[in-house]
Amino acid sequence: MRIRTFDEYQAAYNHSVEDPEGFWAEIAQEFQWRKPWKKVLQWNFEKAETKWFPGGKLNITENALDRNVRERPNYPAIIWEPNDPNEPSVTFTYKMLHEYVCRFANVLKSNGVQKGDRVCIYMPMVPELAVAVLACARIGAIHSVVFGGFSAQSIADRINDSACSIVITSDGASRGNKQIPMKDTVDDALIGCPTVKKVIVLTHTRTAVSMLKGRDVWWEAEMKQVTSDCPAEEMDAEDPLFILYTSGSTGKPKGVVHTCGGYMVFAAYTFQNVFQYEPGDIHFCTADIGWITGHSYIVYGPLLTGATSLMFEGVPTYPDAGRFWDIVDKHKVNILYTAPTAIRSLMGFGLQPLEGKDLSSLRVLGSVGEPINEEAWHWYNEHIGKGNCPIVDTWWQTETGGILISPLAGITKTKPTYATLPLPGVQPILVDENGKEIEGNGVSGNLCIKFPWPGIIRTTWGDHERCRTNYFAAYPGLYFTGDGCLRDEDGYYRITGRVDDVLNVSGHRIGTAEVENAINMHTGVVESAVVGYPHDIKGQGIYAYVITESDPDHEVDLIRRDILATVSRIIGPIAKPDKIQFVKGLPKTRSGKIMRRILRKIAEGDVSNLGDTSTLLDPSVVDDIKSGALVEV
Ligand code: 6R9
Repeated sequence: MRIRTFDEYQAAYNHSVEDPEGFWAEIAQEFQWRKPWKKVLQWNFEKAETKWFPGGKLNITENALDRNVRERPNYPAIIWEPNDPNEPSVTFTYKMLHEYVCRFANVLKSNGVQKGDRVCIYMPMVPELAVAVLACARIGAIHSVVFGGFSAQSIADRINDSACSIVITSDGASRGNKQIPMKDTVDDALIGCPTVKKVIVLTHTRTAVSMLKGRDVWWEAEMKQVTSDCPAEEMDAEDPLFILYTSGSTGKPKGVVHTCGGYMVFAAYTFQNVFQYEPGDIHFCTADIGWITGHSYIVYGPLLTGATSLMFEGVPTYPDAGRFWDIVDKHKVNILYTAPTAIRSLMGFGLQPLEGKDLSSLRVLGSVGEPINEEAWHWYNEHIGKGNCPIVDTWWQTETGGILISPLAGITKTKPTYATLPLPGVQPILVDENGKEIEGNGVSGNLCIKFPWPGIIRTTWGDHERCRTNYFAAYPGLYFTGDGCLRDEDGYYRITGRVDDVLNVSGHRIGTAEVENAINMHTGVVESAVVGYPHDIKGQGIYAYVITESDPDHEVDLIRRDILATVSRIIGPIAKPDKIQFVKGLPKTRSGKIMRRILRKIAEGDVSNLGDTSTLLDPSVVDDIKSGALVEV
């Protein structure tokens, strides 16, 4: 599956278009299957149905663990770097990780978890998080990891949506100089979760926690009760492997479902080719396992490759803004994969944090999560890569399972701010508003994909129709990404950002509707409208226009603070608006639709050219909003 030159890239690309099934079957054969598949691919985009390798039987952990235990038992699988640099880092070889996963898989079994059950995981970035994920996969339970920054309410919503029977958590998390309670938050969530019968609690920060008799058990005590012998469950390629919730333009987050066979093939294929992993390399992905990037490029992609994955518990600015560079130096990191937000925030500290840090081990730099601006690209290239490391700007989504458009490190010629070319096996197409293909180069449009790849979303948990309408209905016969895109004269792709009501704040996806619903829960709020605006560090900031029952003139700051607290409680701190403007009315059309285009322009500070406002019910609200706009001049 490994492509090593640009000629090979082009040959592989052509092969993948001419004979997609043959192309993917060859790659899939490199894995360990218990029984061969009956068909390579069955698909129908009109119905949002895709099956890869149906009838094939496997267990992803036999490929990620057992195979490596046979081939390289003492090779490091996971290196864990703790939040506190004075504490020792920990290395798990493939043999140790295999044993740990099997033992914990037996703990899950002894607590009643069976194949097909949903397991919620809410944990800090400790090795046990990866162990919990893999233990679920070992016994065929479906993991649903919830990012540690989400609120009790968000955890409860996710648990209830997929009826999880068990939660795995820890007493607390260490992030920078803060200790964050986790079990406490889970306890709050579980008040509203009747399906949860058990909670397994890892001891990590030694924060005091309440342990409910009959429901809550300690990780460490349970581990002593079981053996480390746990044969892997036989799974069909199309059995669900995990659910990961992500925001869309409407309603609550949806549970994106990925399956065992296709996801395995795609995570490993993309990891190997994009990063050009070589045995001995240390791969450091700075994402949290609570996001898709962590699933695919901290856990599954690297382990399926027999690679060494470095997992970091803390934050880039603790104990100081040189922490990433300390880690690169200390562990001789070869591949660094991070987000533009982190680069921009570290750029703000200047070059001093880089002094005395040896970054010469670095070979490949990756970027993910949001468009990377020119300035950040050059800083990353010059000051971190010293002009010697290819930058792979990887475009993909929770729904795509793995990278779709990206340079292959050292093989594809890069261009600042461009994700460049599709991986072999990926067929992008640009369409206009009416779904008509925009052909040729030097054009832009909405980005769609016209043929399935093995990592494509299979369904949204419990609501297949939602999957169909969200991704396959806008342009019949195509998968619609929600992103706008430019294809330049060289045929290179540059993703320009979402064209729907999804915000991307510091690389985190947040739906405007979700934030509005949370704001509207605050007492005295009548209505609100949320839009994104350009933010120097976060990429996008959240701007909220809020109508309150009474005139907030005297207590603006207090109400603002309370609204922020409400949003934190309902969703989590990542969804807190950066700006809240109190308004008397919102610009609505006669049919009652909010004209967000106008609100976006005002939030961007571009009030001179608001376009046609004649269809508004009451055009005067626009002047009112303009006069109170919270924009720096
Ligand atoms: C992997 C991940 C997906 C959305 C996606 C797009 C944006 C991701 C990008 C990028 C420009 C890149 N996005 N990578 N935009 N260049 N290299 O981030 O998944 O959290 O689901 O977000 O992020 O807008 O549609 P997810």
